[in-house]
Amino acid sequence: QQRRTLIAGNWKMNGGLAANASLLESLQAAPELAASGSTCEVLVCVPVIYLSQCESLLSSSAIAIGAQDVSAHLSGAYTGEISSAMLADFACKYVIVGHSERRAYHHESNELVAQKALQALRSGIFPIVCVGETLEQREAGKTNEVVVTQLRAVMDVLDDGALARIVVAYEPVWAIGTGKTATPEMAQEVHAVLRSVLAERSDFAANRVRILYGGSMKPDNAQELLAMPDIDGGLIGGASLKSADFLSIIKAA
Ligand code: 3PY
Repeated sequence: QQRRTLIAGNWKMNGGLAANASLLESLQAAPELAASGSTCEVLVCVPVIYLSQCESLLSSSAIAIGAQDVSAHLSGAYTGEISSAMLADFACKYVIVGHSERRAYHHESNELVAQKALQALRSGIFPIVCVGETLEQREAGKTNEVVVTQLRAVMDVLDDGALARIVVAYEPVWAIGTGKTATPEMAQEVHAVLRSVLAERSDFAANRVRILYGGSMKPDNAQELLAMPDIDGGLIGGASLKSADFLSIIKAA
């Protein structure tokens, strides 16, 4: 398997100038980070207002920078929005699109998420496309249908070359911020379904696209999740805000 593990922190709406500086300083000084270079890629997705700060603090670092959302539009009269070209001005390499918190609180549809992914790619930024079912949907036996529909909406707007450049994150909504985690077997099952859907388009994309697990990944469950054949990394919420926790997940990768 040639996919390089991606360990991505999603800071959400947390941090501040002082807190960011101290977190990034302790991450960069850690031997775990230096040791991870050959096996995994480390990323922090930060509130957009701190991209510039993070760019300067991480300029010679092994840690990549990402954002948590992007506009679906190129430019123009969209008050409050941030375009993918603006993100690219700040060394932003990845952007999360369609996180369940945005789907829920900002009513983002599958089609909008797909347009955001497309727009990111146009600026050379890799979208991390989040998919995941609610507890109600899981209990109704609809998990696969929900996540496949979410993924297909993105696949529909991308050509084969673009598709191979996305990252997918499976984040069961019931596991986000609740402390509940999918078992490695439950997660693997969904990851395998997602990969088979990518394979309908091309084996190249299926082999290449990294599928991250997200939803309360933490030091004590990271290793067993990351050991699954179709789990290629993690999108980490709360545990990415504490350097010791984030580093031990990096070490597990
Ligand atoms: C979580 O782990 O809570 C996340 O939502 C990561 O994106």
